[in-house]
Amino acid sequence: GHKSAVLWFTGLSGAGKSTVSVEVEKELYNLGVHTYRLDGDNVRHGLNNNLGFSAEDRAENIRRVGEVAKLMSDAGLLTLTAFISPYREDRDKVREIMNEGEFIEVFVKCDLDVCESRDPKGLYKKARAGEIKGFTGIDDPYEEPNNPELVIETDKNSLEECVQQVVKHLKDKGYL
Ligand code: GGZ
Repeated sequence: GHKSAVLWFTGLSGAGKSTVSVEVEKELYNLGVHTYRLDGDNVRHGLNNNLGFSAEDRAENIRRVGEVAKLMSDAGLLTLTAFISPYREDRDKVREIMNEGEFIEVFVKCDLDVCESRDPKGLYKKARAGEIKGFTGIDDPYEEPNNPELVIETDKNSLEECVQQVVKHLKDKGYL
């Protein structure tokens, strides 16, 4: 068995939150761990389809994701979330509703330059051109975590290394 918990990935658009969380989930599946992954694709199009990217809407997005992640964790799943979650206060509020040791904040660290050069959806280009306003890292803030449980650096280490760092953390801390 495993300890249920929430692996909360936070970082810039293009930092690799979704990519890393997908690969971590595959590893966990192979270890027989029951998981669920929440990200913009399955949450912002449904539960949170009334929310945009103002500070208020991001706060509400993160609040709801936190509550859903908590329910899933209560149900015994190891839950992975991949949201920019740019505000420290919003992330800390999620931490506060969780049980001790239930919230694992993973800072997916990556230089803005690198995120911008990856630009998988061309959104940075649009933000630079002023076609998207309030884009995180360009004209909207990203507040780095002060005390994350784990930092992975996707601009310095390979995807596989980053994934293994997360899995190792879970093993070392007794979640697996
Ligand atoms: C940041 C935006 C924005 C703005 C649309 N700022 O690379 P993506 O496309 O797939 O990831 C980004 C995603 C961010 O949604 P989150 O729910 O993770 O954000 S938050 O935690 O702040 O609520 C990006 C796209 O949505 N996107 N407009 N203005 N990212």
